[in-house]
Amino acid sequence: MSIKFSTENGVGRITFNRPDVLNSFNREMALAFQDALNECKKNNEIRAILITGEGRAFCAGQDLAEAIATDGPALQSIVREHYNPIITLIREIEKPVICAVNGVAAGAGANIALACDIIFAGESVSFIQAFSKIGLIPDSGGTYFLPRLIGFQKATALMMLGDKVKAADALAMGMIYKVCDDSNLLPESIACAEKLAKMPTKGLGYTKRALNQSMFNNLEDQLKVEEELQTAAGKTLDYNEGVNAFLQKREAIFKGE
Ligand code: T3D
Repeated sequence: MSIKFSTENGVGRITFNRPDVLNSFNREMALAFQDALNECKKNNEIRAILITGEGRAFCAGQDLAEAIATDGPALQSIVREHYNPIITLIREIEKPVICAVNGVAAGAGANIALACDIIFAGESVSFIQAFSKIGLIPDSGGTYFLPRLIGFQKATALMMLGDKVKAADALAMGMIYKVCDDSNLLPESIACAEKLAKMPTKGLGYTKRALNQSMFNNLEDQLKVEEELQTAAGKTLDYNEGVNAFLQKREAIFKGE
């Protein structure tokens, strides 16, 4: 099983599970990951998603043995059928996607992490835009997210040089949300995911949609997006519950509706 998938306390947990090859992606794992993300998208019991890796790595990107195998998928199919749908799903699922980067994240593995909403990393982790070292260009949304996260100049340098970026440096650059002790990474990431799973899911989903659109909108268009989505958020049961709980000085119980 190249992907482990479980649900607990409203969190869908997806674990890359090819530790012998540092959880690098073959076709089977890419399609299983898409299936798990699709399940998270449609299952209303799942209100937050956590992605992590088994063993000492998060993900070393494309399985290079499969990439050059004569009977393996063509490079264009790998990008079009494996990575593009994964990145689109991560951004389109209107629920928080938390990434717990437990070990090295290289190539597509690094860029899948960067597409997530909140990224935690263990202190010993490093991020590598490994593509240039094998003559490829960064895919899996890397050329979209990295310059927006850390700026054009640094992103260009990291992508051309293929530097190993330590977790603390990734944090300082604004690439990730938080660095944890390695031993604390999973408990802290799960606690965050479980907290989010109890929050107003529709409001969080609309926040994600607004942030997605802010990547290319001008201010005028973005203000219209906020008006439209705030109106929709105001019609949710969770908004009603949140305001009533505040006024009644009690803990709100959000149902994601
Ligand atoms: O067709 C296409 O390729 C298009 C798609 C592109 C998307 C991409 O992701 S391209 C980028 C692909 N990834 C890489 O180039 C990274 C390759 N891996 C590494 O540079 C290093 O493994 C790491 C820096 C990530 C970790 O180094 P280290 O020293 O901690 O571990 P290691 O000894 O290199 O690897 C351990 C094992 O995992 C080893 O196997 P062995 O010797 O124990 O049998 C190694 O071959 C295997 N492994 C690591 N990465 C991959 C891999 N096997 C296949 N594919 C990998 N990407």
